[in-house]
Amino acid sequence: MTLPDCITLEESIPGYPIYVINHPAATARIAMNGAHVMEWKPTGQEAPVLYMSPDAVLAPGKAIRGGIPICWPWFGGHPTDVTQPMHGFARIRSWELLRADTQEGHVALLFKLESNEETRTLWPYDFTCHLGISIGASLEVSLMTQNTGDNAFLLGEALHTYLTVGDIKQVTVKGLDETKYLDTVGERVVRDQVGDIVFEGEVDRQYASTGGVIVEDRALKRNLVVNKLGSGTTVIWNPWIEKSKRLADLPDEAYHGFLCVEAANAGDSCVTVAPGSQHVLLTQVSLPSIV
Ligand code: TA6
Repeated sequence: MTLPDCITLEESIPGYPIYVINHPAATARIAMNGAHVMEWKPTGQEAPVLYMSPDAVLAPGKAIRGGIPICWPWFGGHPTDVTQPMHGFARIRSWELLRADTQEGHVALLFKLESNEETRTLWPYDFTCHLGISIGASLEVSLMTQNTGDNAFLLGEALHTYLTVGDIKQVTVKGLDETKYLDTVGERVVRDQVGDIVFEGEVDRQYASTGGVIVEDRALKRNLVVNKLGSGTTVIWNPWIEKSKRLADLPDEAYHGFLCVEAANAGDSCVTVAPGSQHVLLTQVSLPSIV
């Protein structure tokens, strides 16, 4: 397939192709492994918008710490089998690039992953997934799941977006006030969000929300707007000190510089996809011009 001039295929890591995008509106990198948007930096921004750990492991079959991991077809641990990979298998399988186009102001790419004998041993259903990515002054990622088999399946999923911030202690997440959330730090308990979200320790919360949020970053003097579609759960995560130390692919002090805002379907918002039906999960990250 011929690539537009603004996209090159980098294979500096043998067997690990990465698409490098240099477009007037933004730069980005996308790994074939997991159709993983690793980096995105709109033109004019000093700091990248997506966070990538400097210790991320770039190897086939390995999850990447940063960017936008695709958690699919389950979120978190496998519902019944602890030997299965965390957050499903889509993020650790090689996807196929079907198309890449430059359009006014952005680049559009379409990746595909479909069921086969291997995936059926992990998850006994037939599917075709398409991931649409639009990269420009904003970023849209759309995960389309088609049930191509004869049996309905229950789908858990997330676009697990890592966002760069200047200092997590100077970040406020707006838009989830008075929303119920499952707090998974320590004992799992349902709580009500009171006011904006601030970060004074580990935060790992699944909010029952279909709407977007605003990440106010006072250190970098920018707001990130995260909108979504087809998602009943918004996951907010920062590992803080102790969990950062336990993650081998994350520097101990890295928690200061990122948070995750994830468009998800987990728990009660998991989606039943009937045979022949499809489901779309979309996330959009943008930066309003004036803060
Ligand atoms: O973001 C929510 C979460 O489930 C956290 O509990 C944490 O485990 C994070 O995902 C990262 O998971 P990973 O498997 O990528 O290390």
